[in-house]
Amino acid sequence: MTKKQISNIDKDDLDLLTKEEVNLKKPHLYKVILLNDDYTPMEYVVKLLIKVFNKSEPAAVQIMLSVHQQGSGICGVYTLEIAETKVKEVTEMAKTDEHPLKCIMEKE
Ligand code: TYC
Repeated sequence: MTKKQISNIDKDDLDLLTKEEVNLKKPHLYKVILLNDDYTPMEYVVKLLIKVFNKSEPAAVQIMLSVHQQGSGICGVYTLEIAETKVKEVTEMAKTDEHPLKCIMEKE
């Protein structure tokens, strides 16, 4: 249902519509996750987190250390297209710089 159609509906009628009918659906969100490996330098991961995910240096260090210790870590949560772009940016940057760094996305 379009906004115009909704605006033409009487307020009392609108109250009777379900969320589904007025399409107030929230977009699906995706976690972008960085995976640990034994070869990518810590400093490189921190730089990448600052560049691709707009993290501050202390936040980037924290995420990098968490990935290093836990095996994986969330860099951010985004809508589909943005999450796909972030994964691509990480994958391309790591490939260019010849590091085995891997990045995946997972539906929230
Ligand atoms: N484990 C790597 C090292 O010891 C550092 C690292 C951290 C690599 C996070 C990948 O996503 C990563 N140099």
